[in-house]
Amino acid sequence: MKTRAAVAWKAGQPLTIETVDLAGPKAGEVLVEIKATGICHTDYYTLSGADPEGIFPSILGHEGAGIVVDVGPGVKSLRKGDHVIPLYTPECRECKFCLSQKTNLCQAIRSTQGRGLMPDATSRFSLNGQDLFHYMGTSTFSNYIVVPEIALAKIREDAPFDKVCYIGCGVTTGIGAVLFTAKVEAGANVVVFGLGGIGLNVIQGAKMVGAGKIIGVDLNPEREKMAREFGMTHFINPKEIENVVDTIVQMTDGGADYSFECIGNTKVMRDALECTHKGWGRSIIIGVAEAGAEISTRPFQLVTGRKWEGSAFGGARGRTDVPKIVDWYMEGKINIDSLITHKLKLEDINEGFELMKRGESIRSVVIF
Ligand code: NAD
Ligand code: DAO
Ligand code: ZN
Ligand code: ZN
Repeated sequence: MKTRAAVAWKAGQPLTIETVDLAGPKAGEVLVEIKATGICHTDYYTLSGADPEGIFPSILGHEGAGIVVDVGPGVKSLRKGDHVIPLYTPECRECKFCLSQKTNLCQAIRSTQGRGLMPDATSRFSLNGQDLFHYMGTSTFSNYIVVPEIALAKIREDAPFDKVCYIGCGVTTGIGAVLFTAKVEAGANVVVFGLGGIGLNVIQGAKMVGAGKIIGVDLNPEREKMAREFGMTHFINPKEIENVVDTIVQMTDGGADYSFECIGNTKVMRDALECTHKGWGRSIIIGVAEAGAEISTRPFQLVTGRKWEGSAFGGARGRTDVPKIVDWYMEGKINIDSLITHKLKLEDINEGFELMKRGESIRSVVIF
């Protein structure tokens, strides 16, 4: 079949809208009509050329929601008409990683997904006979996609696609890092570095669990207002103070219980660790730094009880946890609407990247 899609031909170049050929689902695969997709910082990171796994030409996008149109042989858990969110972190429930119950990083299709291919090591997308690569196993900048069954979360049918698509990455990454990775307890002091599409969801998660002080740190003063609406109790602009770490240590009687780095800046990652409390502070890295970047601190920071950790997709097991997060949204327990600052047509997708670069959007959502 044919599908409209935004194609990334080369790093650093705008996407172009094309009518692309899409081969149907093979065994264990599902054809999905994408109704809406968010534009995440990680799409920009890959398009910019900074992502070592970035492959071109490809169809980017990993924050979508849509409807099952067709299923390939052997698909048991989904059928035509089901509403779904594609998962860049699948959940096969059979691999060593899934069975460990210690991680959400299912490895069932990791190697082919990382090479921009479906599990049989081929692409379903092509244009004029040239294969186009998949991206993060999802490619939600295409109106129709083919995805393995294990990479789809079935969600309730009354959930609006143009809102819950954001659960496909940003919402789950932020809220999940608090609930599933850190398991922040009520009363704990939390610091969030970077108040964008991820950091605001960390704040929202911290408020949900009844955190004590929720301190936000951002260079952009425009971020303060919305962060306060989401539960931030204190704001720090690093441009306005001499030492971010000392300031936080003073504000929290010795250091934060938890910190979250939601930028991808290795210098900030160090501050995020060092502002946590001696003996028990935990710092969670969410931001993705540029290729080849390294982090550093004095080992004594760890000897004296601080822990450096990371979180991918908020530690969420997609098929299990994403439907629950959709329920939280539908029950009014989490706010997504205020974070979706712009809605765009596919033709205007490059404007979504410009809004992000200028710091004017939290989330732009493309409606098909
Ligand atoms: P964003 O651009 O919306 O937000 C980043 C924020 O950080 C902005 O408000 C910006 O003003 C602020 N900032 C930049 N430099 C700063 C500095 N030195 N000090 C303080 N604030 C600073 O980005 P986002 O969509 O929220 O994504 C954040 C990061 O999370 C990115 O690196 C993205 O790739 C990553 N990410 C990780 C996962 C995961 O599973 N681990 C998932 C999605 C995104
Ligand atoms: O190695 O098993 C693996 C997969 C790692 C995927 C990590 C995804 C989170 C970081 C990228 C940001 C996604 C938007
Ligand atoms: Zn993302
Ligand atoms: Zn698995």
